Amino acid sequence: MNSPTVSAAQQGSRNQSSENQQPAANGNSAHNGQTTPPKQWQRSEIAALFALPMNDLLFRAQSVHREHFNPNEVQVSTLLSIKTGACPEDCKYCPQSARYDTGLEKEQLMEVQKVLEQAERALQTGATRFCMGAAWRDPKERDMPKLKAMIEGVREMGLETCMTLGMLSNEQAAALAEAGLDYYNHNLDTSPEFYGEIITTRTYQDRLNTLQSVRNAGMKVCSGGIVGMGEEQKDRIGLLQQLANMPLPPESVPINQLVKVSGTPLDSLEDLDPFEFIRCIAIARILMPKSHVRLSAGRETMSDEMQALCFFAGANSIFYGEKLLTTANPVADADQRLFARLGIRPEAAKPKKELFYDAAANDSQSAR
Ligand code: SAM
Ligand code: DTB
Ligand code: SF4
Repeated sequence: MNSPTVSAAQQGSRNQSSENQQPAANGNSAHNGQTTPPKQWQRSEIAALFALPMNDLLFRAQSVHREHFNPNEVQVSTLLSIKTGACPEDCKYCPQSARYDTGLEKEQLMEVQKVLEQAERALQTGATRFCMGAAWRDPKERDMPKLKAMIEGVREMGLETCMTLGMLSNEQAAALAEAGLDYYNHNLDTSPEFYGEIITTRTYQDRLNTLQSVRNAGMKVCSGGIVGMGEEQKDRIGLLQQLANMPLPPESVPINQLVKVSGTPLDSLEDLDPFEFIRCIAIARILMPKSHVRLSAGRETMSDEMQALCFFAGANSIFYGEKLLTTANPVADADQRLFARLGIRPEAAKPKKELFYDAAANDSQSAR
């Protein structure tokens, strides 16, 4: 169903855009017509970053971070599961796959009004982006009117909108963009080599194609992965390389630590060394200097000290609110206390501009 076919190798000729639209330090810009190709990272270079002494790596990541962002600001998004469980896919990490008995209560696509009530709550607690997730392989035509109404309603409140609904065709991506969807989340999850160990019902190329459809429609891309799924460091390197070497790296890069949910095939894996997780954040920051790197799933089991180190390593976005999609997240109070202790402020919402949508401009630029 995904029409464009873009291989990882083909994606390599355009410049990186910035979520906050700053010009690149080297003068590269996706807007100025100059075509200096962005750096293409070799795996050996990324491996060398992983091999750095921790202090050197953190110093470098924090230095890069300061060139592009206020180091004391963190963007906050709230997640809502708008359709829960009974998913036909077999992602081994996921509590929502119909193939694993995780005791999850299934829910059909929520009513628009209910979603808007939750968005209002998120707004009141300080979120600036509202991310709606559905346990689908892909959205169906019959779902589109409701999805569009959700996007329009949430955007009307002044929140940025994000959805994660599975695979998208060019046409579906264009329809969501037209309704005002700012971001689409679709994770690569891991390296191309390890991917088949985790998911068999859709391919890596399917994921790249969906990301290309999102770009074609002019939306911003949110794409990252999960670490701690039993992969090796070379797979974490492979994941980060794929993300960083995209023609336009994702504006938002969620780095999830596996949430081990009882009943899933990965529920009893050993924990990843926390320092290895922090290294992934730092290296994502260095490879994608202008992207927001999100300290994503897994914060519930992280100490405040570990989260502080992740922020120092360059993470500047979190999911905020007591629930991710189906699993627990730190309560808002705890995050507010942590922010206060660290002197971190939530990043202000981007001023709401008129929706500009031009499907023909496959340069992926939308002015919002
Ligand atoms: N069904 C859609 C899809 O897979 O594209 C959207 C929802 S899916 C739950 C979104 C992402 O959540 C997955 O791609 C995965 O990266 C992340 N995720 C799911 N379960 C997770 C877990 N147990 N731990 C960490 N991340 C998880
Ligand atoms: C992402 O990278 N992480 C979020 C969001 N994108 C959709 C999802 C995390 C899900 C964790 C398991 C759950 O709560 O069901
Ligand atoms: Fe379904 Fe998404 Fe979970 Fe995979 S990650 S099983 S596609 S909800």
